[in-house]
Amino acid sequence: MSVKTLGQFIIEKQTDFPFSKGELSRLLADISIAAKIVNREVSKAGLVDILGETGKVNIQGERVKKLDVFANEQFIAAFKAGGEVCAIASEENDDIISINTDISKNAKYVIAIDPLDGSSNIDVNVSIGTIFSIYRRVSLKGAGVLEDFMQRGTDQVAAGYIIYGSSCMLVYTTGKGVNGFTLDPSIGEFCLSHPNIQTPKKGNVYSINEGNYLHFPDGIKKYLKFCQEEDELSNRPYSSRYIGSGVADIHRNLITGGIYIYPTTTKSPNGKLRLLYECNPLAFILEQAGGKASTGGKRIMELPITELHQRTPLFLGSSEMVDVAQDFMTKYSSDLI
Ligand code: P6P
Repeated sequence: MSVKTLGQFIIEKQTDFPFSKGELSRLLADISIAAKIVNREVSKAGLVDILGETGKVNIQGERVKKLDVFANEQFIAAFKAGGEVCAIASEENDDIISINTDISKNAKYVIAIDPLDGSSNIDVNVSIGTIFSIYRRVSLKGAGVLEDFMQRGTDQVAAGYIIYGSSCMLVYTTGKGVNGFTLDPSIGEFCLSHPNIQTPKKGNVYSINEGNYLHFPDGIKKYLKFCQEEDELSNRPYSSRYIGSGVADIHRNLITGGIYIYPTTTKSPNGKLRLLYECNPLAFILEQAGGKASTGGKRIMELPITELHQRTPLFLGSSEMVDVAQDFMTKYSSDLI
């Protein structure tokens, strides 16, 4: 089978955007360069002094790992060098990073990124990931501003993730389907390996941190019992699979079918995951693959966003499974968001 690299694919698909002069294509290429560098460090993390913590705590109140900082720096450097964005929002930065350089003065896009999601798994060799979301700027010129990021998920131009696992994969959409590329280290290129990904309408995997059971809404508690019931016709009980790295859990469920849920809990009344650089891009991917993404009540991509690090509950995956889980929330939980 002939190999099609990410670069060749992007150029081929550029005709999907008749008015594009290649800026988005170059931005996607910038992402792939940073991803290869991060993958190189992740794949040898145990051998170099890049494990462990920096001793700092980020705006999320999470301890910052050295590889978090490295990944954040690599993506920011790639975007600044590429000149295709006028601002960056990152999980690792309290505020946006506005860019106003000679090469970025005509930049049309802004990018939101979770540079290394699941970083608590870094030191124990479990798959981790990067998540990105791209918007057209709404400000007119110069450095990007906060308002450029206060856009609904439906306004995303492109979104995707990189998973640093048994292989390194880049999965993205520009609104015309979802395609997956696997890094071939022997040639240093992402090669098309999963064309036009469609997620099954239902699966038999549910992904949720059941350690929070006592803090879940009643609708979730009832749904979990539904998943665990014996019912041959509907292939239950389902299997519980939860890695603790959202990108890894969600990528598996995208391919095999399944549902990932991070609901509100009494400890996280707005949910844990962030709307801008986790839930919206993942929702774009799943919807483009025929899946669904909701808060348990509302469509994720239609949520208004007012804060950079705004959180939301997330029900994500096979459409029929999200519908059933949502029905349990409607029937048993009054505190729907
Ligand atoms: P918990 C990682 O921090 C993350 O944002 C997701 O990738 C992951 O699914 C979830 O949080 C894990 O959270 O509370 O179950 O450890």
